[in-house]
Amino acid sequence: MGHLPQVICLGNPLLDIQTEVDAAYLERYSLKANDAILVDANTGDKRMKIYEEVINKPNVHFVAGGAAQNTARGAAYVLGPQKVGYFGSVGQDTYAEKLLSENETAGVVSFYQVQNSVGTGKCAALITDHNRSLVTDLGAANHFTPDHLDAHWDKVEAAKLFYIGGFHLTVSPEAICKLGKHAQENGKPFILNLSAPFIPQFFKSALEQVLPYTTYVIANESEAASYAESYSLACPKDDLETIAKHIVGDSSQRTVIFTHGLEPTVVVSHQGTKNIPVKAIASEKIVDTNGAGDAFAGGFVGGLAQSFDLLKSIDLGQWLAALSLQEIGPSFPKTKVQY
Ligand code: 26A
Repeated sequence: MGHLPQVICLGNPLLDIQTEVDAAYLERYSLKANDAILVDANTGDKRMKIYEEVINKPNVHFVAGGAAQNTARGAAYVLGPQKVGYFGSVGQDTYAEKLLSENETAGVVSFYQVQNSVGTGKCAALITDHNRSLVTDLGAANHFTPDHLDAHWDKVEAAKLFYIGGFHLTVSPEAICKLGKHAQENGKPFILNLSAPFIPQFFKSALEQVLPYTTYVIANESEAASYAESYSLACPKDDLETIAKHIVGDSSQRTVIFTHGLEPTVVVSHQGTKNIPVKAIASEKIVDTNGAGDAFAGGFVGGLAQSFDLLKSIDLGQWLAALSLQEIGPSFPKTKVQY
């Protein structure tokens, strides 16, 4: 079974519609400069207008997105073709075709569940300086069902590690738990990214269902702060070590990795805490920050899949994040750069 992927990722496939906006535009829709939110097409949310407005801008870019799908392409960038598989749900439209072809180009094997009456999800990526505000209409991604995993269980069994976008906690905690249970029973690494502050805040019980299966939890400082708030932790919201210890709990298997922009990455497990400096790139080399965290996760996962140790996997993550920061959106260089 040499050609089944080693890494399986699960998430929400989205097409990113990316453009630069000004602060007034963000304010008009009460958006923060750096955040990720959901809009609901069915409730007459006025923020649905953003998509039309962005599509009609002269400087718009259509790029493959979806946080875990970005990570899958990142892992494939370091592992090579056919080593990474991705599960998610799409519609039958040009957006899905674009995502499928981007995955193919990246070497990711797509195991899409296809909906015939809902369009592929989209994310307006609104850039101001080095910030990105992500406004998502999940569309078909919201209709992923666990039975799609059953239909591809041979891939699940063949995989040696799993990566889950925390964003998927809003869609199918059941599907995540299904993979988690398999990973746990077979001693395979199970990696969860918290993805956005609203996940620990509003999807706490789904998160609690999934956390027991995790062997690695990846998050950034704002997701850590939101977690601390959600659990009413007494520590300051930027005390990343204490927050990470809470997530590790009494597990001897779990490692928590908090990225913190240019500040050192904080790594906590029952073995202790490490602070790992990042290799900053010059500010003027940054094109945009959309997908940088996903790229970090992609390098990290790609490292683990090659049996690199923890620190080397984190280093690979930081290296890949630096490459993605220099591309438009959650993308990687067209020509392969060697680590
Ligand atoms: C459920 N939500 C809100 C989302 C997302 C999402 N991916 C999955 N689910 N909201 C934004 N993204 C993706 O995050 C990437 C940057 O980290 C965007 O598509 C973007 O590519």
